[in-house]
Amino acid sequence: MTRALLSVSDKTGLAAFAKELHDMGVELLSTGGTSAALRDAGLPVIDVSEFTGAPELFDGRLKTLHPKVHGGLLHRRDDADHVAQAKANDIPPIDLVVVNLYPFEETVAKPNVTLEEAIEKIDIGGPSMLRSAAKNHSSVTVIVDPADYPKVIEEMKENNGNTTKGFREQLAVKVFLRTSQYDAAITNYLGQCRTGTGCNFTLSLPLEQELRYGDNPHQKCSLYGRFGDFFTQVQGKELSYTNILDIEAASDLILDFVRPTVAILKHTNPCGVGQDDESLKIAWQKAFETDRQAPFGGVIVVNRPLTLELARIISEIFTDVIIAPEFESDARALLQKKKNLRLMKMNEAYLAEKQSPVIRSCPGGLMVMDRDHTALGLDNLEAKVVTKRPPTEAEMRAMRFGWRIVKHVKSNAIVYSSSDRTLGIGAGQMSRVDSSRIAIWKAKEAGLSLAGSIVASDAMFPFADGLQSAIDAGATACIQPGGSVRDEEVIAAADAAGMAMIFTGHRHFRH
Ligand code: 93A
Repeated sequence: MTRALLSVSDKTGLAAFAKELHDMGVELLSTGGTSAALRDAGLPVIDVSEFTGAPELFDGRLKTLHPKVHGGLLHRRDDADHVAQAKANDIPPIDLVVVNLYPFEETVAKPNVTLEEAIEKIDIGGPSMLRSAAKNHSSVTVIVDPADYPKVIEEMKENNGNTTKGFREQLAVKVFLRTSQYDAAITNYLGQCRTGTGCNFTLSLPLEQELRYGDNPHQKCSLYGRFGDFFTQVQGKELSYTNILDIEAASDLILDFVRPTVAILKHTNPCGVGQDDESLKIAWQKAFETDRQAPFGGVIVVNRPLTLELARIISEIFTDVIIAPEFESDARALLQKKKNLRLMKMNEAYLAEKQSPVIRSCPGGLMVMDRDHTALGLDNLEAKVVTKRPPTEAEMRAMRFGWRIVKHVKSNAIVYSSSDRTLGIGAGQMSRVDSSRIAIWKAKEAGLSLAGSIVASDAMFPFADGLQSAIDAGATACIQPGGSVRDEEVIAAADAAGMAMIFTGHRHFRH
């Protein structure tokens, strides 16, 4: 290593590091402020302007953007042609670049920063040198983080004044990460804060479409990514934010079922789910009978091509979105008359997409979580019975069905069901016993009996009261994760009522 170029805004650790380089015989090139700092530390420095023969211009906007700098960084050392061209043009190699950027992020974080101040802090020469050096990392060492100074010195001492290729590669990756973050900060500031366009954070996803609006008409909302690969809008009004949330919730629910199934959802919660092997119409009836009121303006999802017969019934109630793997042509022709009704075709590709992570915003950033894509704990149920009485065959089937549904209900979630239809659903309450009571009340409203039903709970019953309300309502079997400190009390309540209960060992919270 013969020559280093140092140009840093953050001068932490600079002098000590440069001294080590100097002691190892490395020539130091540097820009204005950095040169001054090095000279103050008593180190010999060559100014880049002297090296290039071009003065720093335009208040420092032009310091290092010169062929002699970038040529010194970019030419291939093992390419005779490159080396000859470098010589012919008086471009000596630069082997090490030490750059950290104008503090753009810190500047725009200050209150009352002006646009002019922010723009002056957009570094051009720094990222350019970083990228040139990182591109040519097979020969050039590049440091963007002062925390790496000691590592580089150590590496050089261990390698006879040089660095190894693997080490340079790691540093280069760090550079591209840093420059992409830097660009994202600029995009965010100029986009969101200044012009009100773009999103709060830069995603490496293309803008797909502007949505009708967000939660409310006064909230602008844009869709990014590849939603269109997974769902094709066949007809209807422009999609809104809540439509997309509902489409996701509905589709994820239906994909947990293999038999012909119809589900009706509202605000991402199922209002009813029904199954029938013979007829989608009957499956629909079972779903609809759970709750005849809530589906108004809701979302309907089916896992078979939508038939004319079902389309006829659905078209009698006001529905916002229908999702199906296919729409039979006569069903489409009928539904076309409902101009606003959105028909969404779920493409097969969504089966794979269902595995992708869930991303949620949080103050200052976002959270990326594994998707809860399979109903867990349904294997070997016979071994998971915790009560004296084992479930009957019919109860087993009903519990498998209910467990798959409760997973898609917002916590705290309680579902009463038989083996092919929901009977009462309690969603999103702050206490589990309230969710149970609501589900019971809903069943009553719908004129459905819970005698002989099963109850599914997305998480453990912390007290016996929630289970007792289910027993009192007529449920004869219960499927829940278990795991409460009061499990014994809960099991005793079940045993006292002759109820059969299964602990799946897995919970399915949904927040
Ligand atoms: O305005 S710049 O984008 N133009 C340049 O040519 C240039 N070269 C280096 N800013 C430039 N730099 C940046 O100057 C470096 O990234 C570093 O942050 C800063 C160091 O300047 P000084 O040595 O004058 O303190």
